[in-house]
Amino acid sequence: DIQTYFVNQAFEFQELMMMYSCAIREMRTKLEVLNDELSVHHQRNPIEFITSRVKKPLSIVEKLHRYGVPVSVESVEKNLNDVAGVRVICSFIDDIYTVADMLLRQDDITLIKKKDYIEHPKDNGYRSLHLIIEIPVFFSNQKKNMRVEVQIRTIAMDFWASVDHQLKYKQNIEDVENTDELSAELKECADIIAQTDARMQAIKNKIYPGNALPKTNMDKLKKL
Ligand code: 0O2
Repeated sequence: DIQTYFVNQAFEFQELMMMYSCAIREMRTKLEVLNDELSVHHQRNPIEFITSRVKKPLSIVEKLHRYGVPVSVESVEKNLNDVAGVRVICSFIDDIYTVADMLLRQDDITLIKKKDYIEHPKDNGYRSLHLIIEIPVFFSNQKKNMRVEVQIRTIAMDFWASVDHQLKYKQNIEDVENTDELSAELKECADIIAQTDARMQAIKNKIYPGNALPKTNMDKLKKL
């Protein structure tokens, strides 16, 4: 009957969300391990910070509607790639690709889809590297491959995206006057930010030419 169906669906949904949050923990650990190791070897943290979230039920239902697929627990797993989301904020553009390569070289990771919105920015100016990845998560009686969307971007790209997100979601931008002008202005900001990222990268290249390792403490010690 309907009550049993409701309780079963609610339980299955709760269980699936728990699995996505475990997948996020696994992915965060992988990224933290890489960052710790690189910081010991290169004495510099390529990752500034990591954020993560499990998509909210309302956003899940909205996206299922948008895709024109059934609204059910099975459909979430089958059709959505970004229920588990991890965002990695790097200092420089080359750090983004270093982190992505290191992650994708791990043999328990499967790349499902890659969208390079840095090489090919969206029309509105959005930039980020998106990786849809599958990782195994070990539960009490099963090993389950879980999908996680990893968005990797610079601090500057993140600044733009969060302002853009606030304008889009917190306010109904259609109600604001001169929407086209605002969009053009935002796009211009995105392009200026991209130029700044490129200049910061050029500065970094001068400090560490040929991606050379920064001087180690041993070198400094020898000079004492
Ligand atoms: P939220 O609130 O971040 O969860 P896919 O099924 O993955 O192929 P999708 O999800 O449309 O299709 O792919 P896309 O565009 O690669 O990734 C969508 C996510 O990227 C968004 O999630 C945002 O997090 C981010 N994103 C994409 N475009 C923009 C943009 O123009 N501005 C900003 N600020 N973020 C963007 P959600 O679900 O839309 O939102």
